[in-house]
Amino acid sequence: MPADYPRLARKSPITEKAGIVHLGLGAFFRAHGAVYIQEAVEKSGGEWGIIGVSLQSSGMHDKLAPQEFVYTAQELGPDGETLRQIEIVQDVLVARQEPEAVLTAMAEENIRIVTLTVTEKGYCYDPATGRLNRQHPDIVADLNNELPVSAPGYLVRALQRRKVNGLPPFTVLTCDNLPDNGRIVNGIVLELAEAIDPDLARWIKAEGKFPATMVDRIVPATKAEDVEALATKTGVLDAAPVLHEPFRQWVVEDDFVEAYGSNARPDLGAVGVELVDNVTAYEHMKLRMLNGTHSSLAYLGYLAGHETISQTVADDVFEKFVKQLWSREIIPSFKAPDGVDINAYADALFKRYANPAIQHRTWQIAMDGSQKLPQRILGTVADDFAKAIDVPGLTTAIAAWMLYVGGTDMQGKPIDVKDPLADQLRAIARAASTAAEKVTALLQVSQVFDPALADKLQSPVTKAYDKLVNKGVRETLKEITG
Ligand code: CS2
Repeated sequence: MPADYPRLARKSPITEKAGIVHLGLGAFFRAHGAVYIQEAVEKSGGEWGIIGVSLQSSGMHDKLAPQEFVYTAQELGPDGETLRQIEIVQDVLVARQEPEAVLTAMAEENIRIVTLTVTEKGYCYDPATGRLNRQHPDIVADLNNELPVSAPGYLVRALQRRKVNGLPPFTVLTCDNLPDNGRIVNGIVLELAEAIDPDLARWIKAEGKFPATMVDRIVPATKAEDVEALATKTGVLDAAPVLHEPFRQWVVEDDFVEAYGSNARPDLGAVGVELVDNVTAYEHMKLRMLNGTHSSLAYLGYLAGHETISQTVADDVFEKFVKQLWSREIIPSFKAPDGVDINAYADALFKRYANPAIQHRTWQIAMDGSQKLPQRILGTVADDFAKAIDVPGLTTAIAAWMLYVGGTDMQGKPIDVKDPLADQLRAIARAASTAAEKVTALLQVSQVFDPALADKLQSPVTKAYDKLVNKGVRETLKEITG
């Protein structure tokens, strides 16, 4: 880290008191929700400071504490950048080190919202069914101990404290890319609460609120070189800047805990957050159009030797491929939200992917595919099958995921697969000797594939897998796009 620069420091307190605890303080929330919330407070006031929580590691705390928890949001457009200091985060707690402090913060009277970006796997659920995974080691631990380790555990135990103290619950505002995210998290929390204390579950059911949200902004992981380049530019060291694209969108169901009246949330509507009755149509659009193609490009792009999404879509075969995915396979699968021009949305997405200032690694997006595939790709495929729409592109993306999780690329080079099921998936892929056996075995992973859909995928995915192996990625995509 560059040493000779003075450290970034707080300019002015935006708000004295915290109103939000955020679980999972990664780059995405710091570049998205936190920026919106800061703007809402700047515009309309309110005690909405944020206490960030890292569930596992102390890395974020250690970077932010010496700079009073402020950081730079570096917006990277195709034609230049802007820098902005974000001051809404007031503290960062590390749950593994101080679980009691986290619960105390979440049970504090002024905390009216708990936001979350803990990634798909952080919910300890089964992506194929949307239900709590009772066998997950963190859930097993949380069923037996009062100090939790999982995100659902923290929500349940903190709500329990509020109930005991006679306080209303906080609104649980999930900002992760799960389908129907509010409903899923509500179900997970109720299931865990029911197992711990049925009275608590009844109270959460009656008083709790879990609005669904659609969140969108492309935020690649910050690299050491980014930290250095920023310090050289500004003459000040920020150990944890976030880099993001100009585009942003946040659609939120306006359904917050009633007991707080007009104090239930920051004035999000004043800063461009779309407050709606039901977010489902937006969620479908975003998860299928953006994340579905992101994951497809990530596996296929990685296997074709492309390091980032912008490099991948600069390859003309991939440009054609992704445009065809949108027009023939994804757009016909769902109903766009009223008033949205879905073709214009696809055009805008392509421009966002092509932004050369954003270095979003295919390897980063390829992470945790077992948790991402169902809502990003498999739902689309199931809906297309029901409408007799051909899905050569998406089945090729599924085959590419299968190749990828095998842990070796087509040139025989090892792949660093990051996935909670990585060991299981690699073992399955390696035990099979033919493409058909491999595909069959992987389709049986029930956390990912619904059995009825798996049957229908068997033949097209095997064909796609064979083609990828025998002809390579670019030739396979050329055939699909004609
Ligand atoms: C990406 C997302 O890493 C991934 O899996 O697809 O983080 C994506 O960049 C965001 O959802 C964009 O809003």
